[in-house]
Amino acid sequence: MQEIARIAREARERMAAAETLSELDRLRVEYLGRKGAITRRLKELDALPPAQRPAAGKAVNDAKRGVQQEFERRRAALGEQVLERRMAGEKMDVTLPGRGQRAGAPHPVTRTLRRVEDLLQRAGFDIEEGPDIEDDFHNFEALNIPPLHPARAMHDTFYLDDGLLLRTHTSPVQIRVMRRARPPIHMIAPGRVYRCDFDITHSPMFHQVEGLAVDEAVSFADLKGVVTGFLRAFFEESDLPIRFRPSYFPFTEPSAEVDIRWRHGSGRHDWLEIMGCGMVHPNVLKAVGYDAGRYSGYAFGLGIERLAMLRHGIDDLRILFENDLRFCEQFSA
Ligand code: 2NL
Repeated sequence: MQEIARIAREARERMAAAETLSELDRLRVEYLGRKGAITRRLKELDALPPAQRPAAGKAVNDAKRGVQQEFERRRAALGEQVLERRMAGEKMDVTLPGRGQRAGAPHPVTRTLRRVEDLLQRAGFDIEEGPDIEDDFHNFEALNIPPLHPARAMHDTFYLDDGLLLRTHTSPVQIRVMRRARPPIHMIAPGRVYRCDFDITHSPMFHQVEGLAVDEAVSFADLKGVVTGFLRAFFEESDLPIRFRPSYFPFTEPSAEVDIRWRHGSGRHDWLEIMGCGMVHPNVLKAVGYDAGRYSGYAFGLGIERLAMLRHGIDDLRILFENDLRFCEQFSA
């Protein structure tokens, strides 16, 4: 019994002095493990005469409990120390100044799109949206572009499975609106359009805004008034010279392209084509179920990238799509 007390004291002292968790665990195995010093004494109890067993058993069990308690105490203390040391190493100064945040800014295409939407909304046009993936009827048929029409080749269409396609203009949005609503209609359809064409002046995805007005007695004079007012407001030039030049689109008759007088950096003037427009073709009105004898309408379409480039003096379309931060950051503020 004296020996067991001595072993237990020695075990507790060595555990109390253990410097690391692994050292402590080695001591646990040495004393309390399957073949440990104290475990061995427990097994030896069977060999004692029955009369001595209760007292000896109590002594070994007390010794074992004492060593176990010291083990737990030391393990907790060392665990705390490890944590303390780690926290001291990971300490940071929360009072240091931060790196700061730079403000983001809308992309010039987005800014131009918002500006066009804002001006036309104030002129009484509602904003309407539709799917980027369209079918042949909404993108072509209803717009007076039958299957073998040469305009189809000009559109460089991306075709998908099941007769679907990526819309080549936002006109299908107008078709959808006209099919579910009756005149009067005053709407614009802003959004992404797609054409299989990529070079210095063409991107396979670009943005367009189309406008449409349909009512009784809508005239080309109305179209000229709205387009002229819009362009003068957009370019902030109240006497901006504007020219309507006869043209052709399958979905309008008559049709016109709109030119503005543009002063180049050199000071020289030029007529610059800026948008297309015309009176909605009777076949389009019929395709959406309107009485073409009672109703008339005008429509126009313009490209947003083109306007953004003119407004910001950008000479290469491609930088609008590269998202180079050195370019984009110039539009914050
Ligand atoms: C351009 C020319 C244009 C239209 C778009 C249109 C839509 C319907 C009916 C009739 Cl639903 N016309 N849209 C009309 C004339 C020109 O766009 O150069 N766009 C960039």
